[in-house]
Amino acid sequence: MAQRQPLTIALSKGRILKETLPLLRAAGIELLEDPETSRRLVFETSRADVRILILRATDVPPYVQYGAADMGVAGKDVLMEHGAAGLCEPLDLEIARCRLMVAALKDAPEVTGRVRVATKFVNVARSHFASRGRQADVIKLYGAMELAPLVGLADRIVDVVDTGNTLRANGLEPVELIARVSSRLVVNRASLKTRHAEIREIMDLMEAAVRERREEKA
Ligand code: PRT
Ligand code: MG
Repeated sequence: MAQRQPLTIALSKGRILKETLPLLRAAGIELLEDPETSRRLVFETSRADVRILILRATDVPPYVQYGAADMGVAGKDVLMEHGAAGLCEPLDLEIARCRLMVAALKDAPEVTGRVRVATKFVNVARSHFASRGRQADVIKLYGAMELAPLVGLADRIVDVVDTGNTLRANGLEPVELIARVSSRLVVNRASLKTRHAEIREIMDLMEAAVRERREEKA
């Protein structure tokens, strides 16, 4: 039989990566090079049949959706923004926890009429305000959302919050919770059928590692 393509797993660089590597290690998958120091985008692993792509967090869902990666790890925030087409989300990895929140200047007055919202999560923001029956003009930004209310660009921001220190340091406060966020294992729907056994094996080992981690913490 012809050699199959290696199973391809897409990981988010940045804060999710650090917490994902131990879970993969538990599944017997170790990168042969340190992603922190390497400039590579594709990494071979301790398993000849598994390779890893390291991507911008927001690029993981499209790689998995279109099957360029069979599996991936992405934050629920990024998955909510991208939508679920072509993906299934079989496992909560319980890492990189945070909250998607609406925030405003401290003690900001209620907005009557249309509210201006700055965010990189434009789809999440639109559907959140729509579900509350609020008219919102959503402005897409690519970073430093906290600045927008300070300089009058927006009344509200929608962003990911962990400790809340970044909001506080900029005179902002959270005003509404949109969703609790953690990172999820995502799998391409077609791959789940065509490479079921391989994917199932990795998923089961990662699930056991998540459970072990949870029990250690309890
Ligand atoms: O580089 P890029 O613009 O794509 O994203 P990034 O550098 O903001 O984040 P990255 O790539 O390191 O990780 C993004 C993913 O990590 C998100 O999709 C979330 O699922 C998850 N995550 C968990 C977080 C945080 N916690 C978090 N605190 N992503 C971002 N933050 C930001 C937050 O927005 C704030 O600006 O970190 C800052 C510090 O948070 P506080 O509340 O602790 O001050
Ligand atoms: Mg980053």
